Amino acid sequence: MHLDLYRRMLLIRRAEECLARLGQEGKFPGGVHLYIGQEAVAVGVCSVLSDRDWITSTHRGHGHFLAKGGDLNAMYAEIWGKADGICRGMGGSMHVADLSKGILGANGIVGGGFAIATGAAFGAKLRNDGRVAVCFFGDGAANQGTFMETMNVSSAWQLPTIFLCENNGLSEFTVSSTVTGGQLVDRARAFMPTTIVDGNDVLAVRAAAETAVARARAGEGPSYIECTTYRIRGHLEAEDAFLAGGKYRTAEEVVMWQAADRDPVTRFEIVLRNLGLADEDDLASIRRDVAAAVDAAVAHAEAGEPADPQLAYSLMFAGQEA
Ligand SMILES: Cc1ncc(C[n+]2csc(CCOP(=O)(O)OP(=O)(O)O)c2C)c(N)n1
Repeated sequence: MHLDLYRRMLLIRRAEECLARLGQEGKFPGGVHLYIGQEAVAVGVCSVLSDRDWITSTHRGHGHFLAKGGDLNAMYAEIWGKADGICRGMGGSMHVADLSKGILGANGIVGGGFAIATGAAFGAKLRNDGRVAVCFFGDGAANQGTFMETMNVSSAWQLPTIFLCENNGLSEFTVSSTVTGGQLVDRARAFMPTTIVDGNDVLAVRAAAETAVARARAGEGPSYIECTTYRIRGHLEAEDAFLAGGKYRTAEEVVMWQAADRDPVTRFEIVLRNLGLADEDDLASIRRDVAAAVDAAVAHAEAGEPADPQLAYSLMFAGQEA
């Protein structure tokens, strides 16, 4: 279990570092919002879910997709706009989805996942099928009205919804505390049990998710988990082009969150060594496997056939098929 958590976090980290690099080289179209620094959240939560459970994601969705078992080759092909992408090359980075894995999709609408996850949870309740729905969202999204509306209905109807706030303290180019009244957790406390955990500690996240999932599966209703974390990269790659020299955080702050005892990946390596669960050879072997998987995914994406733009017209509505 522990090594699998590590492998998944490292896969997200390396896959995104590669996107950062190749994006700068103009190897794929469009921008990407990277999840680097927040890997422990998606991996800790998804480690207690099955393919039958649902997740909704955000504009920063690659980590959720990979943590929930989404295929790296298919995700890269999607980002490269290729016909064999997970959404046939029609969605790109901000719409990676795979219903067979319970991934209801990344979403360019901030807060767009609240109602989708709550709807999925309502469906699970009506069918009594034991599934849960986890809604990943950022602290910025918590200022959308649907946050309150969906917590209300999830609480009133005791739905198996898990509200999973990734509090990285930033909303685009704004420090969230400058536009947010009170504490987010107090909003949720009115409706359901709440907990705040260190979102850079994968085992702590996993434990909190385990409790919430057990409660949801037992029909006891929704939970709110707030994971304190930090995004290392910009809001999106090449954000400097938008900022025109403006700054919303200091370089020191970023460096502080990259320290070995804070970064979720290096920190977990230390835990694995201290617990005697992995030595340097084990970690090196996982690093090699992950690097090979990323290289293979790049080769796969580059070799794929470009998607046919005409397809966009025939995939617009449910029931249409090209
Ligand atoms: C409805 C809507 N409003 C505004 C935006 C522009 N926007 C994109 S990301 C973002 C901030 C999101 O912050 P947060 O939810 O904390 O997520 P993070 O980027 O920190 O992961 C905003 C305002 C949008 N995409 N959708």
